[in-house]
Amino acid sequence: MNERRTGIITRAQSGFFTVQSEEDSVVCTIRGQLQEIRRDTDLAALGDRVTFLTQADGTGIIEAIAERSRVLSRRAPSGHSRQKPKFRDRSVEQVLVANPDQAVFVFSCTEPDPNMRMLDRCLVTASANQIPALICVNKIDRVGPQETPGLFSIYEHIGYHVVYTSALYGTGITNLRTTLQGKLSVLVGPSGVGKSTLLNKIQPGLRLQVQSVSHSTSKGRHTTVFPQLLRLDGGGWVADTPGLRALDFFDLEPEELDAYFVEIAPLVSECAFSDCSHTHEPNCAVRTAAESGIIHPLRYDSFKRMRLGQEYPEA
Ligand SMILES: Nc1nc2c(ncn2[C@@H]2O[C@H](COP(=O)(O)OP(=O)(O)OP(=O)(O)O)[C@@H](O)[C@H]2O)c(=O)[nH]1
Ligand SMILES: [Mg+2]
Ligand SMILES: [Zn+2]
Repeated sequence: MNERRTGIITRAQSGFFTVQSEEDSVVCTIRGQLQEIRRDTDLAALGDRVTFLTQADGTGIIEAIAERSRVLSRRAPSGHSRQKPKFRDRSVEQVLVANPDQAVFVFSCTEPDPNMRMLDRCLVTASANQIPALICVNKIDRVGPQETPGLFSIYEHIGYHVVYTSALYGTGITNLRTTLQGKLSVLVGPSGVGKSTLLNKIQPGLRLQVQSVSHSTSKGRHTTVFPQLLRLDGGGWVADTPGLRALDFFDLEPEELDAYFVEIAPLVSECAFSDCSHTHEPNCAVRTAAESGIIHPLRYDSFKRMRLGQEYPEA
């Protein structure tokens, strides 16, 4: 009766994990001893590959969690319930998804307006974790071709792949579907940008809940409440996640930041001081490039704010 199987975690909720195996999907808990091994990160998360033992009642017990190739994570927002009291003062990693092949950062042209600082934080997080990133700009039906999309051309210039979509009219959907094929991807972005709507368009059978038009003016409402990993018909997996309010870095020192801005990293060796912060020092190659427009002012401003630990507006 008790069978050992392997699978991938598709849902993680209050200590219960849905695991999709070859045969079916089984709700599992985690074996006690495992709880001891990972203390400053989520023990198990969406995308984790696990081995579990089936029980007579149809549930399962996770016995082993495979080593993660990489994670898309952030510092757990304060008040995160997983924290045990004795770790309250330590920063804890919240894993958005384990083992992603790529991250798709979704923003909309309007409603909500794009938050470029948030996008830059997303890109730094991906880069620091060696996760290939692409940008999806949704709701292009809401603006003229010269308006907001132009803002995202900054990112095309520095080498990011930007996909322009309208989930409403189906523009760019084939392109996005092809990009997701055969990979484990995660859609991340502020609430209301259309992540779930895009996925429904890519695969109508998913039937994900999306924000109804009558609620579209109410701020702060999150339609997707729990993240889940979905299997794509053509092969691959994609995680739909709840809207992101903030993205605090986990385990990232300010001194490392220059390495995660693709257009800044190559200039660092030309600065006069080896410990240059690129904010005020003389003979700084980064500042010179920003002043002459080689680095876009918005990107340099983002860098400086992150480097100096300044607050950024919440999405
Ligand atoms: N005009 C227009 N509206 C869109 C488009 N895509 C989504 N919407 C609308 O935007 C609203 C929010 O869409 P959702 O898919 O629920 O957004 P979400 O990013 O999943 O939001 P959370 O689950 O809260 O994170 C819905 O009312 C959609 O109908 C689009 O391309 N154009
Ligand atoms: Mg959603
Ligand atoms: Zn410098």
